[in-house]
Amino acid sequence: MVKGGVSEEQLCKVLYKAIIDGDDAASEKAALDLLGKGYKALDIIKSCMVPAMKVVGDMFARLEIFLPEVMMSADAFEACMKHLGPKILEEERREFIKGKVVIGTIQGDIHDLGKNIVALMLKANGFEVYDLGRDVPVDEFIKKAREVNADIIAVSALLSTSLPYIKDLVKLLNELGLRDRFKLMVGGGAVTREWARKVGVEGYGEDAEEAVRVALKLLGKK
Ligand code: B12
Repeated sequence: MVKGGVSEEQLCKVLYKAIIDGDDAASEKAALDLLGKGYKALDIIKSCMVPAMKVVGDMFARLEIFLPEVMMSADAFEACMKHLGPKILEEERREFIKGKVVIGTIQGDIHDLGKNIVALMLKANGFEVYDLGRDVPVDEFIKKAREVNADIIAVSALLSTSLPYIKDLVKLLNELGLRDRFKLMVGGGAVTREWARKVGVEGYGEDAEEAVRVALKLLGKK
């Protein structure tokens, strides 16, 4: 408990609730207050914000809320990331470049909050990151990876309907004779470790921290 003020735990609950409620201003304030109390940016995201988005997703699945409400929560999440993103880069900063990663959300899928955090964490850990954004066609990943001579192609997928495009990516890399040139890594709610292995993708990360560990491991294997 912080003397004379609100505890970190209470503030985390305030942030959690504000994200579920889609309240930008309250979310931003709580995130800033937590930063002010010395909480690490990544811990704020992991402990207070990601669990809130999980609840939002569950409510959406149960039809208790609809798309506009999910969008408001996503906006509140992003409002916090404006402050937390630069902090992650400061807090986790490792200066030397370990490798190049081309990252994006797969074709048909516009979810990017998680992909953005993964990109930030990779950057913070010394990777050179080329972020192609969201709804990225398979051939764009390959084009960019060739252009920058990437080590890893990292793909985010939250929509099951877009999973066939990841299979297409593996297939196209094989057809072009490039499968050994780039390591592949996937993550996001639509994919699992088992699915990745089954379709011939060597890297899977459950969250942004695992993404960094896996990227380092993949680099070691190059
Ligand atoms: C926010 C959200 C939205 C927002 C997205 C805003 C944005 N800018 O991203 C909006 C409102 C736009 C949206 C739209 C839709 N959504 Co939506 N959405 C969500 C929600 C609630 C949260 C996702 C999120 O941002 N979580 C927080 C982030 C930080 O976590 P994360 O993405 O999981 O990322 C972490 C890890 O997965 C991992 N990771 C992520 N990417 C990568 C990549 C790599 C390489 C690695 C290693 C790791 C990794 O690390 C991240 C950080 O720790 C989820 C529910 C859920 N449980 O996921 C539904 C959800 C993903 N949406 C869903 C659906 C159905 C839709 C719509 C089709 C709804 C509609 N009828 O229109 C549209 C899709 C539009 C499209 N073409 O993409 C479904 C998907 C079901 C499925 N399996 O296919 C979900 C699961 C909701 C549900 N329970 O039904 N959505």
